[in-house]
Amino acid sequence: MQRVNFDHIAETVSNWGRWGDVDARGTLNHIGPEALLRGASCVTTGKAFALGLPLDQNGPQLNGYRFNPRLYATALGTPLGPQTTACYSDDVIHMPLQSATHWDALSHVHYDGMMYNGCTAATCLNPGGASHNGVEHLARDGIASRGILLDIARLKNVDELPADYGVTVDDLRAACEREGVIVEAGDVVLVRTGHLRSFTLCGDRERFNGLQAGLLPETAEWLFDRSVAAVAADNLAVEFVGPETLSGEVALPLHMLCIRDMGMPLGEMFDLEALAADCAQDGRYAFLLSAPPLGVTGAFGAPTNPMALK
Ligand code: UVW
Repeated sequence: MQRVNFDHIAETVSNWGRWGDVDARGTLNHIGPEALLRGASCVTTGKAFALGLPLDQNGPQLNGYRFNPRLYATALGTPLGPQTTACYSDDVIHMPLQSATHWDALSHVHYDGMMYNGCTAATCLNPGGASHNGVEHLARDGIASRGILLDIARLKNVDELPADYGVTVDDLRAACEREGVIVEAGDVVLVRTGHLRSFTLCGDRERFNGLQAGLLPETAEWLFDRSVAAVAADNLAVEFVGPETLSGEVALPLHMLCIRDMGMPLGEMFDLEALAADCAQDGRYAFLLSAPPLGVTGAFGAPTNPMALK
């Protein structure tokens, strides 16, 4: 994306200083008791949907610098004492925190040397983690609010949007209208592109990790105007990944606008298939969403197993 176009949006959506100089929760500050109660009021049928991918070696990664999780037993049927038949097992996991369903923390990306809320990247980013904007700030009060599924694949009558499709503001508006939902302050928006099917149904990791449909940078303004608390999707990066997404003057522009300027966490690789099928069946696209990341101090992101409750 060209810098001149980007800067205009960045200025419009900036939340720096809005919740104080040391704030590290960003747009999650939009979630108050009202938003949570609005979510809770959507729970009427007792249906629960887990939106997290399994954490194992068969995950979506191509096993480069991000690899699939590996589990090792550190105790295996170890007796608890010399005279007892009672035993225990323990384990350890080795995984990149971004390898499966996860939230990006507000320290995950930056540009011009600055992170969200004016933190200087050079001093805040350390090999042992971030001294500011770490994921623990997203974990501490959790991420629980009303969730709204905007099923763009269904809107377009396809199982999966074509790889070259950028989701527009008009698409978001049209999905709201079609689904009969009004996005309100503090809601968490889940966008379905259908792209995760390339991995979960087709097992095609190359395609899943390749160019793909997602939100265009302009949608940052739509999210900002509605005081959305966070946005997640069923693709790799929430945003549209085209041939120029990394080679333009601003790489990953939606990441930069949401995370660095707005202070909005991005949720990636959310498995929305079963939830979407249910929403299509009962016509209710709003639910209680509880999706806290693991509270790893200083981490740039962390896994989550989000639950949508209807
Ligand atoms: C990068 O690839 C930098 O980020 P993400 O995994 O959040 O898309």
